[in-house]
Amino acid sequence: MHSLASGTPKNVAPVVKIVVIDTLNAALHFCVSLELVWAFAPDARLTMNPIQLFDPASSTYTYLLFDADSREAQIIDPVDEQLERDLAVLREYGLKLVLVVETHAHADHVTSASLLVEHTGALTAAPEACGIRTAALQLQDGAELHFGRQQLRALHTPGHTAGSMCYLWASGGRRHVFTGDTLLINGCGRTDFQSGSAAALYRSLTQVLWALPDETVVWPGHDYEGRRHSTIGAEKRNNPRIAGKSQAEFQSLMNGLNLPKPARIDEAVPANLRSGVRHDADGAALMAVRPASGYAGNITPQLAWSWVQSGEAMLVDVRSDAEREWVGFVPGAVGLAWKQWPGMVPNPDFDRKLLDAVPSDKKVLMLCRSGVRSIAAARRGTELGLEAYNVLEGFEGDPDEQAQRGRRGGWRYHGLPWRQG
Ligand SMILES: N[C@@H](CCC(=O)N[C@@H](CS)C(=O)NCC(=O)O)C(=O)O
Ligand SMILES: [Fe+2]
Repeated sequence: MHSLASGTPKNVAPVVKIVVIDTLNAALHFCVSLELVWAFAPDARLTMNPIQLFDPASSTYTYLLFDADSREAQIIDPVDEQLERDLAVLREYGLKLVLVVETHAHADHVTSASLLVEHTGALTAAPEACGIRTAALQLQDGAELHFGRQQLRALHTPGHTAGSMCYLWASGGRRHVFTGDTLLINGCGRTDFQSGSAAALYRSLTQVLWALPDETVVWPGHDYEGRRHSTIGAEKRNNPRIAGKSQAEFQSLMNGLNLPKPARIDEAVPANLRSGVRHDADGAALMAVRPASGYAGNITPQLAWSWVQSGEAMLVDVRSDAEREWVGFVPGAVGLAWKQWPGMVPNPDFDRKLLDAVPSDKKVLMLCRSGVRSIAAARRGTELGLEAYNVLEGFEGDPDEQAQRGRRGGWRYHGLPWRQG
């Protein structure tokens, strides 16, 4: 569990405390619930800005900024694994997300930009020089990003990456700068990969960011020690990487850091260059055989149908005769029950009928109701010397929350051919 409050450093106290309960499903890494605790008057949420959110796995800060009148909002550097949390915050605050903005193509986590676009209809924006071709708005230095009567201004600050940008925002009588990985609290982004340059970063820090008024609030892209914000003045004076250093000293410090590369860089950078669109979004995974033990593999209903159409495989429907009759059947499939209704007793003729039905040069694809019986049937087919596969999801898929089948995957759900009666 982690808690985050938001507000400027001068706030008397965090007006609203957001407690995010991460009930991590180990396999899916989903943040499933969000609880908002009002420390003061509920109305306080209408003025709290920016909202600072944290992803503990990558120590990434995400910022949600909004215009209090129109409720239009922008989000900076959202993280894919926090999608549900971010959508819940948008709903809770009654915000309409209009823009998803990146400071750069991240190397340590995957952006949720494309997912947020799907859920909210927002546009994506990214620095042009980052090469994120999927972003709707390609930003150049000085670009203005509007939400309601508010605006962010893009500052090109190359160094951590060649395209990196910071975003300036004036709100509540203060200036704020969202620095991504260009400037961190008591630190700065590394410059040893992804078109990084210590010389460029020195110029961005000393000539672009240090030119901002000292009291400008610094909102970093990460913090690995729980610090939430700083100011330009404090960083100018105290940041050990750069304060009082010449360009040569800074470059030699940066070039000697020898940091291990981010654990997820190989996955994250290609995904982030496409706004976080999954690398298998072209459907490659749909048409790939997934490994299994005791039979040739697991396949999707879509791959099964394409193999049936090309003539390389025979589909064997191992549901009971009653299921095929009442629920529906696939034209051309061999009906051969693994177990028979009533009582679901094993079919004593299964082996013989299977060998009669399937030519030895064809693959055999086992289909049942939800993809469980068909595993046993695929194993048996393999023992009998056939190249046998299990069709995932079965004819009807798994039951949904109302115990209804047919709405959560399955042959019928995917629109593949079937008949009834
Ligand atoms: N241990 C982290 C490393 C994260 C990392 O290298 N972060 C980059 C930003 S993408 C950085 O510049 N860090 C600055 C620093 O560590 O000083 C991981 O594996 O993800
Ligand atoms: Fe980064």
